[in-house]
Amino acid sequence: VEASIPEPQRDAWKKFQAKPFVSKDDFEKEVVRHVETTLARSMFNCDETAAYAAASLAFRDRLITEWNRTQQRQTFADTKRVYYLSLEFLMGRALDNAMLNVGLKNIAKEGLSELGFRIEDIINQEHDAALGNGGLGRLAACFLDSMASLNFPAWGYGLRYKYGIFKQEIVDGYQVEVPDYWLDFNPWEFPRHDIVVDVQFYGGVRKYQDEAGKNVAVWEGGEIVKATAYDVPIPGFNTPTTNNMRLWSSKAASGEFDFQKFNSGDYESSVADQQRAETISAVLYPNDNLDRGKELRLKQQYFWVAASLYDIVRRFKKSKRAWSEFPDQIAIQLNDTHPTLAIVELQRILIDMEGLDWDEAWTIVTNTFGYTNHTVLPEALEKWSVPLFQNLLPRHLQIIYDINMFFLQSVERKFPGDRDMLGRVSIIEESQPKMVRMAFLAIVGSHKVNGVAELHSDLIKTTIFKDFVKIFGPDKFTNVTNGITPRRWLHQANPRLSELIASKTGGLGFLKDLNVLNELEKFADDKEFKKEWAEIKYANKVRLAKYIKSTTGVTVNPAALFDIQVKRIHEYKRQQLNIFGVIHRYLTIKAMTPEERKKLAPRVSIFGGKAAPGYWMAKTIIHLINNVGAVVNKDPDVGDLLKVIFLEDYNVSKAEIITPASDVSEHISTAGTEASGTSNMKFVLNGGLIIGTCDGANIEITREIGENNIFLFGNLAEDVEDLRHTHNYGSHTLDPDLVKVFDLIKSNAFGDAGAFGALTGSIEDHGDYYLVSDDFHSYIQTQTLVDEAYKNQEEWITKTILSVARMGFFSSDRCINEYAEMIWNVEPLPVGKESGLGKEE
Ligand code: GPK
Repeated sequence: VEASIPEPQRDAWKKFQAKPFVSKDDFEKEVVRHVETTLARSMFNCDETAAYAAASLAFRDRLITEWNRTQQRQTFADTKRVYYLSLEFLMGRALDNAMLNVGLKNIAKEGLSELGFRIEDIINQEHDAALGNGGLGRLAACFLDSMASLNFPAWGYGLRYKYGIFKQEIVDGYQVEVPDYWLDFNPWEFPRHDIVVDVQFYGGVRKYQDEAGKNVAVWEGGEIVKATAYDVPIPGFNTPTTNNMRLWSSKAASGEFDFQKFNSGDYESSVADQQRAETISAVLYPNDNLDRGKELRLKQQYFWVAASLYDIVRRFKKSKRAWSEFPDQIAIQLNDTHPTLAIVELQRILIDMEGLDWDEAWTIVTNTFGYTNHTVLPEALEKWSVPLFQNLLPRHLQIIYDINMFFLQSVERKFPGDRDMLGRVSIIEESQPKMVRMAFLAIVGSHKVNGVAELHSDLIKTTIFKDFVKIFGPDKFTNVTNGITPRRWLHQANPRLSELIASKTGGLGFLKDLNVLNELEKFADDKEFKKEWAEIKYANKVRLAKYIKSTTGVTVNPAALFDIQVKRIHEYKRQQLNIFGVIHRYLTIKAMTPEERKKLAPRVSIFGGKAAPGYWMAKTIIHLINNVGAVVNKDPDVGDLLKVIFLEDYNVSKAEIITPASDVSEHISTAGTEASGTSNMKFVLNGGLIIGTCDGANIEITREIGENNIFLFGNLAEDVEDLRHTHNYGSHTLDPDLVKVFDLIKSNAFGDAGAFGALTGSIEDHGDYYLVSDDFHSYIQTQTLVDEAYKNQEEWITKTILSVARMGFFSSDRCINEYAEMIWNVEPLPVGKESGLGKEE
């Protein structure tokens, strides 16, 4: 059906087309209109929730107007598009970001104030969009911001979970999970009830030869689930480009099948079918760096991949181009192995549905996909059992076997007789049951594979993917060091610092070209500047101190050194090393004379982060931190010298308060385990120093900011394997200071020591896999250096200014430009003068 307005009527249309507001009065008019009509309230019945809703709807209308124009522009230009497939998008709040990106926050602030509201209170009404676990999901969100800000024609594709990552409550020191139902009121999504895709599961495959003698495979039977699209506008910063994030929601196919059941009186089971289908997009799996191999998770993956590919292919087919041009028009990036089925699905569409030859199809597939690896941890590498696959996706399993066969044949030709090699690289692991190795499939089906920091990209080439480098050559493997968006992580989270930087560098240009920060170097010794700089840090610490007081009841001194570790709780990230260090500090303070105590820099140790619900050791670490806090915080010998805080329910909006308030933050993973880390970048960009191991992006941060401006400690990645070997087969004596810490824990100083037996035991008796004891001395020493350095505030401030000045490299804009050039081969679509943007700086 032709849906466009006929040519002669288009003038009338254009005359009445929505025009985005630019003035305060127009904004207020929109807010009042939405309160009175959309929300059916009045000025006598308008609380902060209603004001939030109305302000968001006003901005949403504005975004959707630009969204429409952007989509039209991109369709007409018909240039290559990027599709970023990610099972997680950890977006956080949208209103503040929208106001800042379109440059109308000041107008909104004044407008809301005239209507009787404080903008901060309104912003705080919003529920985080928390469709992700941690770094991987937040990276995807930063990428969307950068792709829009750089005017790339790019879409994100994900799942519209009804429940995002759980909310964490701390009850008696333990983590308790509470469901995060976030869709009560979400003005940022547009349901597209007209965009619905059928997704098939189960059934069987019928094979036959057609009249021309061609082998045909038909996947038939099974069940159909419907995928409905929900679109979320992604505004670029200071550009009209507004891209799309499309999230899929599952629903039962209410076709004849249901009707039959219904009519035959089987009402209950037809409702049950509905519920079962809706389960697919119901909940985000709460594991970070861990694969559990659950059937529902595989269902989620295929559901999302099938709907997204159908959508992408449908859009391509409208252009009437030859299939061979597919990779010239489309780049698909796989965010980890979660969307790897897309490779198989595209091959299936091309050979089974579109009738292409295998080879022709496979060339298209491999030229289309790129794969990003985010971890080397063995427990995080996805594997699916063959029987499970066979049942759920029988045709896909056949195609995987064929991909594997052709791949192994090519390996055999290159390395004749090397049977070990064939076993090692096979996509099918010959275990009981057999398993599909998703990372290997992703490598074979992509034209580029990248790691997320230099060390990590080197490690994947020399360890887990070593054989594949031999097979495909080194050029297939590359590095794109992660980045973060300076819009959210500087401008939005730290408005005063952003303003100060703008005042010294000629406006907000640095937010689009972060290397402009370099100009700050000349102020590193400027007295006036340093004073303002320090005042801003102090104000951010006061803000966090108030937050700590209101949420935990503990009073902390904003003049103390704020030492922060916020991230998912994981043994490899070593929050246990941090808390053992805190206990060591406690012992040291207790043993000091009052005179000695006076010389010590007061410190606040702040922790935050969620443990996966089934990860006992991580939950034990949270418990220990809370119990240590309960003892230390009320010990009169200690007073202000040490406070230990665990912040409940760490998430993106809380990170925006926490990140600007650090003096030091901790990034202390066992060397070689943290692929990149991204909060390390956020903290340094906000004028905090870091204490870290030689791991992930810490290494490149050091290279950029200079080794005098970072506190590095601990063993190197290259030595980890030998150390582990010694623990297991040699003599393993613990660090004597760590032994004292363990003795204190065992004396029940922090509650029943039985609760922490598994934690201390993993280090004492079970090989200390994460090298806590090996790194303990170096860690404690380095913390002493931090204490000393902090006493010299003049030098400290200079270090932080120099560091910020040198952080330009870590913008996700740099990162996206590298993907675009090295992997996607796409170019931005420049925007003309049709912008209706606000002109705020
Ligand atoms: C990596 F494998 C995974 C995962 O399941 N979840 C996740 O958040 C992280 N990651 C890495 O742990 C970080 O080092 C990295 O910075 C981040 O992905 C983004 O690349």
